[in-house]
Amino acid sequence: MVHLVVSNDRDVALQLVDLDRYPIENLDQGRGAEFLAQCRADMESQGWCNFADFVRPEALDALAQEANDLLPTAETLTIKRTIYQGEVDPDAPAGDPRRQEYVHKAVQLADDQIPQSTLIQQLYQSDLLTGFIRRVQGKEQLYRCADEFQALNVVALQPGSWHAWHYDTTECTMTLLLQAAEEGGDFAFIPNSRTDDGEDREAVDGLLAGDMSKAQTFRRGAGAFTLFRGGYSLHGVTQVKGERPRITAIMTYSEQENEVIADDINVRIYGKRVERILAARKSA
Ligand SMILES: O=C(O)CCC(=O)C(=O)O
Ligand SMILES: [Fe+2]
Repeated sequence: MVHLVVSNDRDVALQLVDLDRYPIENLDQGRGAEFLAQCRADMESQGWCNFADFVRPEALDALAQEANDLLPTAETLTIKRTIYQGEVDPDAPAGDPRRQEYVHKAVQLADDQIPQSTLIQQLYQSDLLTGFIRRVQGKEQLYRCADEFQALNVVALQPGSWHAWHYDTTECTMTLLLQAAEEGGDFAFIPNSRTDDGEDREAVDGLLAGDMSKAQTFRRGAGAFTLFRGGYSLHGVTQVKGERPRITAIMTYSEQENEVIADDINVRIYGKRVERILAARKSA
């Protein structure tokens, strides 16, 4: 059992993040300002940032242990959706991705299943961390997603599983890899494959047909913290191989305060458990 005691007196990010390497505590001066400028430049030029070993080794051990302890309480979800997350649209033109449903299986903890006392919730709820992410993206405002199910998730892909290609329902996503697959389980994405004006259908259709040449992928060990525009970049995870599951924490953000996700999308992702919660609330 790994124990890591964090104090309530200081922002949890200060206690978990490797501040020597990632000086997020002061982004206005010196090393921190240089680091931020580099992140902004990376975001601008490539549409993503990846921070290897973002949390200190003992923090990573504790976070991974905590996730492994909680996951037996999670459900195995069979997630069926189009890449845009909605239902299949039979009226869409032939060859349109709206006509195609993709399926994957994941053992997944929704936000309401991750206690407030956990290190991962405390890290997600760190104002320092949210501020850092906001500034890397150059936003005036950025809030943690207020959706009771989607805000923070822990997703385990068992050996044999993958994460089907999709766009997220929120613009920006951060993922913290808590436990890497022995083999496979690569995060792959097409940075900014769609904009508010349209979509790079050639690249998207290529990836959906199994052509990875326009997709980016990079080596990520446990502890890697990756920022990408998940709502605008088609992405997924390749099949996990080996013995152990690949476990990620997914942190979502929004420029709107109190953003929640439509009930039908949450039911599509989280299935019967959430359907029951929502139905009970309506009949109450
Ligand atoms: O596990 C990952 O690296 C990505 C997961 C993902 O895309 C999601 O949960 O929306
Ligand atoms: Fe995603």
